[in-house]
Amino acid sequence: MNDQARYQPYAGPAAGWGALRSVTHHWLDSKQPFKNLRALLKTNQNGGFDCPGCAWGDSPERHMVKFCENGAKAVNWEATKRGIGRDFFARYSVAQLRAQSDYWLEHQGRLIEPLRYDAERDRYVPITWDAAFALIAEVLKGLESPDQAEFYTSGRASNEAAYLYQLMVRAYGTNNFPDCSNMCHEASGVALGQSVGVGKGSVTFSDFAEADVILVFGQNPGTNHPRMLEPLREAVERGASVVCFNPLKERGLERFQHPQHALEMLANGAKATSTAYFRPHLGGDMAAVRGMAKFLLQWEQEAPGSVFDHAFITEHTDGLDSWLDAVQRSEWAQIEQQSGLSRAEIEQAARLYVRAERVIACWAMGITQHRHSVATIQEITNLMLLRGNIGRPGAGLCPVRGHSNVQGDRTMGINERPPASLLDALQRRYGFDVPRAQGHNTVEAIEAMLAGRSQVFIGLGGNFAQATPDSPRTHAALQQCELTVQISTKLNRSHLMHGRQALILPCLGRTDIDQQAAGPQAVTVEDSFSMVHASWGQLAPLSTQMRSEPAIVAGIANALLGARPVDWLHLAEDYGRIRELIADTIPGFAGFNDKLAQPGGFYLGNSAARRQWNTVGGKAHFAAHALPEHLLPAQARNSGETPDLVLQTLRSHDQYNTTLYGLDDRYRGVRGMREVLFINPEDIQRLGYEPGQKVDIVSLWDDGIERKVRGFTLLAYDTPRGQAAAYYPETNPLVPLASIGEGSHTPTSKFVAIRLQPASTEARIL
Ligand SMILES: Nc1nc2c(c(=O)[nH]1)N[C@H]1C(S)=C(S)[C@@H](COP(=O)(O)OP(=O)(O)OC[C@H]3O[C@@H](n4cnc5c(=O)[nH]c(N)nc54)[C@H](O)[C@@H]3O)O[C@H]1N2
Ligand SMILES: Nc1nc2c(c(=O)[nH]1)N[C@H]1C(S)=C(S)[C@@H](COP(=O)(O)OP(=O)(O)OC[C@H]3O[C@@H](n4cnc5c(=O)[nH]c(N)nc54)[C@H](O)[C@@H]3O)O[C@H]1N2
Ligand SMILES: [Mo]
Repeated sequence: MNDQARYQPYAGPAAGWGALRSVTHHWLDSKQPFKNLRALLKTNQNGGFDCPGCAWGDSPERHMVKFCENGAKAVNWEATKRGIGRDFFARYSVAQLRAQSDYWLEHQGRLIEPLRYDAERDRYVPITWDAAFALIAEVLKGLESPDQAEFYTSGRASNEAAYLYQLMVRAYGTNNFPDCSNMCHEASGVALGQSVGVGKGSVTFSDFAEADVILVFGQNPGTNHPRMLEPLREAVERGASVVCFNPLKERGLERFQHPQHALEMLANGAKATSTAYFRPHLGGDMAAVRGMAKFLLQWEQEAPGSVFDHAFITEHTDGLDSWLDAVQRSEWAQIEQQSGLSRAEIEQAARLYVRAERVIACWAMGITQHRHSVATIQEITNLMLLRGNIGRPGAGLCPVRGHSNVQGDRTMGINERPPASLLDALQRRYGFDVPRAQGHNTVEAIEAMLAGRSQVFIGLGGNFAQATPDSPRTHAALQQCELTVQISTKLNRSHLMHGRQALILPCLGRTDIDQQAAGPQAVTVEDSFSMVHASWGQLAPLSTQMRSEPAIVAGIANALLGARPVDWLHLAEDYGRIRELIADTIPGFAGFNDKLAQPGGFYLGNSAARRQWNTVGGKAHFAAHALPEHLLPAQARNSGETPDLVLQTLRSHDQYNTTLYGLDDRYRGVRGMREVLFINPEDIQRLGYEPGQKVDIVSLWDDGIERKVRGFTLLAYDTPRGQAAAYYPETNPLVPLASIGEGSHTPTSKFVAIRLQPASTEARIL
């Protein structure tokens, strides 16, 4: 905590003047404000670059300014004039760098030349690109089996980079593709795949303008998808209902001031973004939706034909009866206790839902990072199916994705459990025996490295050491490797928790001009609405020693496999050649290069939106799950202690995942500190503490390992009793590696049973 640390509730609306002030600060900090302003005006425009922030789609309207405060932060963070190379790494040993904060590490600037770890000097030293590629190839070829290597992907990788990467890895011989999606929307993919036959959202941007009700579950768009606030506010303005489910009262879901409406800014007005706000307990959404379904069933029984869409149900679905059975069997006492909502509140939510002709359901990490996430998303889907709210205008499912191309990476085949259709297509096109066995997801990769079963880790972007759960174990897992390779834009802890041998390979980002033999190249990305479009870098790179991600992957592949099954280096000269291969093998991409010429890109389509159900039974499926008997997992119940609180780990306003832009969280009133625990004032009293007091936090699990973080300041906050919150990644050491979602394997970052202990050092800030 620094001297500036302060905690005071924030009175302003989301966006507005506060956002403008913050953007200006980050502009100046980039050290090249004017260049970046020019670049920013190209964000999400035709001929410009795709915002490296979130995966929210763009309004098809032309000539609009299409970036938000946090997009501007992401751009300025990437497009900084500061660069670090051999001089920087000669100055600091890895041990010294480890002592620095995550914020400090990334703030040093862009990585500008390839580096190799020199164990004798405990320093990173320069290496040529060719030597780096040769080292990787040598170590990979020396493994007993290709399954001893892990190939991680973070969701910023372009379609072109991701496609080449998966082709290289499969040609090498494994499906070990842990990726950020495993920690993110995996449950959405699994749940929707089973229920409606496609693991993606069924709505597009224009549906938001037609919806009568927009349900927003477990999401904080004011910080994480600011461009989503606009359609929410427009919906409220035209009389539609935006119905939020969130234990925290998130500012962006309450009020929004449009930074691009001069009059509203000058008058300092703000518009409401929601019409109803329900505050369930952590993990309580499945029970809440079950309760809504119980009311719908009751009203349908009272007036048959008035509630359910029988025509849709008969033609398009199966499984209704067994689900309704489960609904009937669920007791109100359990529903109220688990959801944390009263029966009256649930009735109100059900009435809002049932009155609407067209409903969109949105959700993000508050739903996906729980043990029962798959069942919860299927329950939401069931609710939508009951009234035919899928596959017609203004209605549908909308898992709001995180990283700007996380959805595209999956489409390109970054998938540790690849569908046979993908593998068949690859085998047909390239003529090699594609590996068929399932690979490792993120948690399995950590377990394999920890057990010594995996020896090599390669990261195409991201910050594996900090993004993953159970940090000390993940760090040990990486450090046990023979070789770790990070393809990155900025220095982070994953470079410091390295294997016996280690490489840092500096790459171009979205904003950088990508010059190859055939001229400047565009890459492509897919947003949450399955829109694919091109992204053109705008700024000259800081150094000639950085390479593009496709060029780096091609370099590794060429050293590892030679020109087999494709001429990698030739492909990297002109990304149009990679797109031709994508067109040949990935459904929906025929004529890829031609389609890209369309302004705004092209729509990949979605089978569920067309009411085609690629499920086992050929119909949309009502999945029938009993409500969980306990939300608290058995391992926490068996730990021998009762939890004081349940903890969710979430993002502040000044961060992008493990990248910290600053230490403030404006909408929650926090300045200059991150090691804080948001807790209900009554819980502070019940547990015998005082606001502002520092505590250590311990998580409960029955494996005998102590998981603890120290010195967190208690902030009295408007959160339901028993439900606390703290920032990720500082609290990742508390999330047990084995605490994962059923069917998704996603770490349960939004549900950790904890106990508090007085901190060894007493310090007060309030
Ligand atoms: N600026 C910025 N933008 C980002 C990111 C970023 O870090 N910074 N990250 C990107 C990525 S990768 C992702 S995945 C998305 C994340 O976007 P979000 O999902 O909005 O991210 P979180 O901060 O994890 O917020 C989770 C929200 O869910 C609520 N919540 C937690 N548990 C529950 C629950 O059990 N039930 C309900 N109903 N609500 C709950 C929390 O109170 C919080 O409001 O954002 C993307 N965009
Ligand atoms: N406790 C807890 N843990 C979580 C979450 C949570 O809510 N709580 N959320 C989870 C979620 S939703 C996600 S998506 C993951 C995120 O996990 P990751 O995607 O692995 O993490 P990021 O922090 O996004 O990665 C940041 C790093 O990416 C590199 N980078 C940035 N841009 C580029 C680029 O264009 N190319 C390349 N090659 N590298 C680049 C930079 O070096 C930067 O340091 O974390 C997960 N972990
Ligand atoms: Mo994410």
